[in-house]
Amino acid sequence: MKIGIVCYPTFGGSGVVATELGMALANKGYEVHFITYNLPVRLDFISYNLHFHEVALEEYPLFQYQPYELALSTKMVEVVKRYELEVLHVHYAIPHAYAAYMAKKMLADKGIKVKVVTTLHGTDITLVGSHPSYKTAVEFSINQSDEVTAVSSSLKNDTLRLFNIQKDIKVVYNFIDAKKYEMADEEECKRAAIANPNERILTHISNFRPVKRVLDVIQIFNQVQKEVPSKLLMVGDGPERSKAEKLAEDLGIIEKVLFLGNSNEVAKLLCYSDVFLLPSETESFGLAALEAMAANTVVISSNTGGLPEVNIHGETGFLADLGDVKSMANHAISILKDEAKLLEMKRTAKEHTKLFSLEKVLPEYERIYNACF
Ligand code: GMT
Repeated sequence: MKIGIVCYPTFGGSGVVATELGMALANKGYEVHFITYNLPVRLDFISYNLHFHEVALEEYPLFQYQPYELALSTKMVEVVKRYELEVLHVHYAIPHAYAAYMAKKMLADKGIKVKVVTTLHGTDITLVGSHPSYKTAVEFSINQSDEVTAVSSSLKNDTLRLFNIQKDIKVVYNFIDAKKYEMADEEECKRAAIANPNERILTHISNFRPVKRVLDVIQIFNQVQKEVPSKLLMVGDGPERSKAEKLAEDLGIIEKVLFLGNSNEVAKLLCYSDVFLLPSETESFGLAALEAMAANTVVISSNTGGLPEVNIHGETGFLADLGDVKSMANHAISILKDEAKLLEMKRTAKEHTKLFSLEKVLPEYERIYNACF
């Protein structure tokens, strides 16, 4: 089968899932074509059956906003025609599902058929998609897709609550390729460069948008470091970064907090982490938490959205109410002080990720592609 994958090529979870899926499909023999405005950050090989097509935007002074959907749907038409693609799998509804609908219509006009699979990822529904500026177009393009998937039951329920959806939404969980989280030896996992042997390591990875509540991360760590010698790694970048740096400075803990910026080698940072903090306001799934668990890390998160489907309270980590910094800090302190419990919970967290393995999820997407015909 020949499949086009459309996604955001950035560090966000939807782009990561789309890229890992495309690479896995190509490894299995499918012909895969990425159609995006940049090379996806996690794309680590291109081969005879894995191609990248850049959506180029023509700048014109008349436009205050460049019409990306037009360029994207035009590129989709071109690639479907030239490579005879059978399926366009679009990740993140805005504007990809809408552009795919337009491409499908333009192709039908020329007697060419293509199926559209839309995967909903979270903020395309909960934060942005349901905004009155976009809602009508998002609802329409979801209903026009041949198959629709959501990355958690929570996101499926949110979609049905916020939109009038006539399509069946199938839940296909996000996944990880476990091999990428196996650290061969200490040489690869450079813990000593980050912390002293007596210190615990806490990590947060995100796009530092307000929804991630990075200031809560700093507040939680501030409580923890008073009780347990520790360091905090802040991985990623975004609008709240400078506020988080300022808060760490004001609290007098900046030398214990390392702001590392964006990284596409998260496995090498997670391999020495003890606790992963994700106190998000909402999270359809929390791919970063799953990646942390795959790297033997205990997750302490809020109990919002799809997080309870990924992080099991008292087993793989702990859940607390949104904004309950005190509970999250107390959970972190108690687990970090108890070596035996910490090791057991790390093991359980890793074991739990088998439910979200590439081997389990890939056939689910294959069934969905086949169901289109
Ligand atoms: O977390 C973000 O803001 C980025 C966003 C994205 O689309 O890249 O993440 C969403 O999709 C991820 C992959 O499915 C999920 O793991 C994240 O939970 C989800 N983010 C939110 O719902 C806030």
